[in-house]
Amino acid sequence: DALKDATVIFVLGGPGAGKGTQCANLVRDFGFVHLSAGDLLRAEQERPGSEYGELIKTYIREGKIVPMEVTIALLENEMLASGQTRFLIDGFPRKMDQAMKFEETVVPSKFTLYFECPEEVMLKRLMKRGETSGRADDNIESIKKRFRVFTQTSYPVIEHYGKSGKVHTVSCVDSPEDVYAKVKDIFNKLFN
Ligand code: UP5
Ligand code: MG
Repeated sequence: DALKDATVIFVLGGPGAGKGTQCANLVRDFGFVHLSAGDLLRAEQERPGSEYGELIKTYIREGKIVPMEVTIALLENEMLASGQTRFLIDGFPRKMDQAMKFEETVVPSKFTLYFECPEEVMLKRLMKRGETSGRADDNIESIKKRFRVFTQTSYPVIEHYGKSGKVHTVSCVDSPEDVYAKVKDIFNKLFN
């Protein structure tokens, strides 16, 4: 079992909080492999011959959570293919049963990095990004659905890990640099 000693950190937070932005910094400074579940699903959607293309497209536009079998298989494949042992899993797990299944069948997480951000801030960021991103879910209707799913279904995952003291919470409202200063502090204490 190649992944049994892997270090996995879940990077969670609402849509547009800044998960991807901060993960890029951590890759540069701490040598983690960054796996965005959303990016992997979008790539799978585009892959010629994928049997899940249509399903993924519909789920993402509606802000719904793709069945976990698909996402977990994509994540595990990438983890194995990387040949590495330190991973930032960005935007996953989004539902309690996904968290359980991943920790049972792939590897338990070390902790969760939670990016806290008010909806109005995230809305502004996503609408701005939507001007150029080409993402099918960066429009007001999809964004509202993503917010609802985050609050109702994904936030309970963070609460769950919080109960066992496994969450580091960082406010994401300041500039990317200021947010990263706080993130870096946490990682310096744990990984240096
Ligand atoms: N930005 C970032 N930080 C900033 C800051 N501090 N100040 C000012 N601006 C800041 O950032 C978003 C935008 O804000 C960017 O323009 C950035 O420059 C700016 P980003 O770093 O991209 O934020 P992130 O949290 O990564 O936002 P993202 O939109 O990727 O989050 P989502 O969680 O909504 O998207 P994800 O790709 O993870 O999932 C998309 C969909 O895929 C889901 O809705 C779901 O349908 C599906 N999905 C699943 O079904 N299962 C999964 O496991 C994962 C996804
Ligand atoms: Mg992202």
